[in-house]
Amino acid sequence: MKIESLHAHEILDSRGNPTLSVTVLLKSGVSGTASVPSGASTGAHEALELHDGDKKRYHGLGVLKAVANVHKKIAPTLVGMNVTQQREIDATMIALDGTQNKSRLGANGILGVSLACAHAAARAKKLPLYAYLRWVFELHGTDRTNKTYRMPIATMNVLNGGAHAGWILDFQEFMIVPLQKKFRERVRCGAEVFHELGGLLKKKGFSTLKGDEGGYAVALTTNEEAFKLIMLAIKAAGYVPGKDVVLAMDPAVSELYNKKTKRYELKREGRNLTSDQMIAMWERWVKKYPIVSLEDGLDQDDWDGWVKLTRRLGKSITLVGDDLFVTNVSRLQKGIEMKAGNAILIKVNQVGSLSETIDAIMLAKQFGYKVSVSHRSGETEDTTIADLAVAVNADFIKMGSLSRSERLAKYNRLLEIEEEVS
Ligand code: 2PG
Ligand code: MG
Repeated sequence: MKIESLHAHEILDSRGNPTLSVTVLLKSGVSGTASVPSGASTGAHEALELHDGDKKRYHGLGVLKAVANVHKKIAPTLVGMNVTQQREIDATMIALDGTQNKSRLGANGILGVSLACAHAAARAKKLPLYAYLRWVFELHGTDRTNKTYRMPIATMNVLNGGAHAGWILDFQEFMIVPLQKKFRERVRCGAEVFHELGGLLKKKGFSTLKGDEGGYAVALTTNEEAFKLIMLAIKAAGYVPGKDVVLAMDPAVSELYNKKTKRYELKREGRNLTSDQMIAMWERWVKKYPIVSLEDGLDQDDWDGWVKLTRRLGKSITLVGDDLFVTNVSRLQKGIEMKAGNAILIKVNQVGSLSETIDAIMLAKQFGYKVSVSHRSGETEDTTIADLAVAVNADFIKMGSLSRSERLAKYNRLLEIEEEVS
């Protein structure tokens, strides 16, 4: 189980930007590899993704410094450690970095090592990763729901806007949420609705080009039109909206918020809204469409707005904090105390280690907050989040649309896991 060596190297993510792949080799010859995702609508309070800043390489986005940190700084401290001591491994890297946001060594390098250690250990123990994670973090019995495995509900981003689609729409993600019993039935329903939507867009003369998360990127005149079209597609595919398929959205409005004017700028619609007006708009949408989940409906630092929003809609729908909580226990603790939101989005690279990710999930569960495990808009073929979601019995998982291999890799991994656990 002893760590023999670490190897990191620069690879490209789904947007063609550099990120890291890390391999941990054990003395026994067993190894584990993981790669690191990267966001576009990044929260201001996320851990730091270290880029080289050398404009001559990849427009400054190279990760050779993070790679060197893995080899020269992290490896010497971890070699010889028992790879199943995941918490000690993460704590060692956090102490070595010594900053709040992992800005010295880079959260990308630290996370790559953290994830690769889990993969190597799972292999060495001959366990699937989800089972290993449950064992190593002692999740059995910490929560009654963790005694068996439960497949997460996928929220599928079929229409892309915002930073993921050249600002063709103000809002970032319009998602369908199939509710069939089996995960594989939900995937089938999602894919059928997705293709139906493509056909409908074509018929209406719209483009069917896709955005960063594999959903259609369509120049509609209003944001709301997206849900109108999705409702039509659900029906045309033979499903009943509100029963077989419900809706979710991530408008990611931290991206639209102007701190100076305190207005949310909906440029596509030519409207600037206050926090109260945004809340009123969400209430209207929730009445009109079968929306069950709203992520980042207000800015990442608009705590008072979040409290109001939660008072108004928290009983009827899931209010997910992404940029608000950034997978960070102190921000989540603040949210719990203030009663802001009722769910947390979990992104491993927002916090930068597996142990801290598990801590955020367990804190959320302890206080009845729902958990949605999420990909990033910049992804790789890595499927760790699929196993993570099953390990912790996450309520939801967000992996983008039913197209693009870096998204489907996660869906496909879950299809495999469902066969194993049922
Ligand atoms: C989000 C994510 C993933 P990004 O806002 O939830 O869908 O986007 O990775 O660009 O932050
Ligand atoms: Mg988000």
